[in-house]
Amino acid sequence: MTAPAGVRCMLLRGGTSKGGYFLTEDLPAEPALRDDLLLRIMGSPDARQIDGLGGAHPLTSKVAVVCPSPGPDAEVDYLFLQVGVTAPEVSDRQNCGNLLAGVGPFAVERGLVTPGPVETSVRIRMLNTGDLATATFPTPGGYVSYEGAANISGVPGTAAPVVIEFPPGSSPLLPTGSVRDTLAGLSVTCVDNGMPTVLVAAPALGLTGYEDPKELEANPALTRQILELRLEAGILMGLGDVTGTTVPKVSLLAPPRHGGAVSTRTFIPVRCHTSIGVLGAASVAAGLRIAGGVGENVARLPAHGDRLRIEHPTGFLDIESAVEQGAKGALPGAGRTAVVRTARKIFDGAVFPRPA
Ligand code: NQM
Repeated sequence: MTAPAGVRCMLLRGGTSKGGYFLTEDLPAEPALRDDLLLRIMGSPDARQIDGLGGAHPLTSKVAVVCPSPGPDAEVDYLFLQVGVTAPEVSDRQNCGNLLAGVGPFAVERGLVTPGPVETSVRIRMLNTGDLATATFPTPGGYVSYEGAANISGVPGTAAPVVIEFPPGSSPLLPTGSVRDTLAGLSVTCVDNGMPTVLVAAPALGLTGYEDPKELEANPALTRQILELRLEAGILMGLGDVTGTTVPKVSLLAPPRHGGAVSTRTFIPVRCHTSIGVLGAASVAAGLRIAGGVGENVARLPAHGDRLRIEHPTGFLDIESAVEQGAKGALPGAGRTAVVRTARKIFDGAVFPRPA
């Protein structure tokens, strides 16, 4: 009898998420075989993911698959996979800007990118959307350093900063072609600045927008309304039937309470995010700058500059986001987006999947 084979894997926290990072070559090439293996590695489907790496929440049931990029625009390609917790599903229909924070360090650790003596910038093609990002992080002496002074809300302590820059993406910022739509009886603004997101003012749903995520998740009428809203939004945003998928996200907006630009509660798509996704925040930030959008009378935008603070259940996320207003009569488009995250290597080794 031979010992069961393990699969090479690194577990990293990326921003406010956590996931398994794999080289493409370490997983089956056939998507169905790959997804079956990932479900067994993460311990899905099971609400506790007790028999695998997953942490029993969508934010800790994630996978990054990384390989050298064949094109000239990037050093590495990154495919994000959301692994269902209770459903036996693996989806590539959304991107993840939090796991993105670990991709550069992982690429250096696996020898895909030669580190600089002080810091390293890695250009990453995000295969889920085709968009690009550049991540810059410290590599003193040619080794990834995870220690540093950067603190992000939702993560205890401090760590080395990973600065992520996004050029404007390939999707239209306003995928429905309007600054406002009425969907499921609600006035909304549908935005895609890297993550399809539906913005709605919390009072339109009879909420303050400051509720605890657990309280929101325990409200079945709200869950039904959000599901209905995202189904209608999916069609109008050109995403087709989004039943059973994780996009679009729905973000409830309320006036800021702690000096930021806006307060948010974001559904991903049914569970309420304990903070906010990076690209979700990029979409909210750009959406707030759209004249006539639902954020206009809710947000308090800073008088100058691209940086704004998005409040969320466990603190805030600062993000730089520009919107190009375009010619008269034309819809606005996305400009540059930038954000600071942190990442940390938790283990590196072989993971042993549950038997098939
Ligand atoms: O929006 C959760 C997260 C995310 C996605 C989600 C993300 C992003 O916080 O860029 O990072 O929206 O499902 O990891």
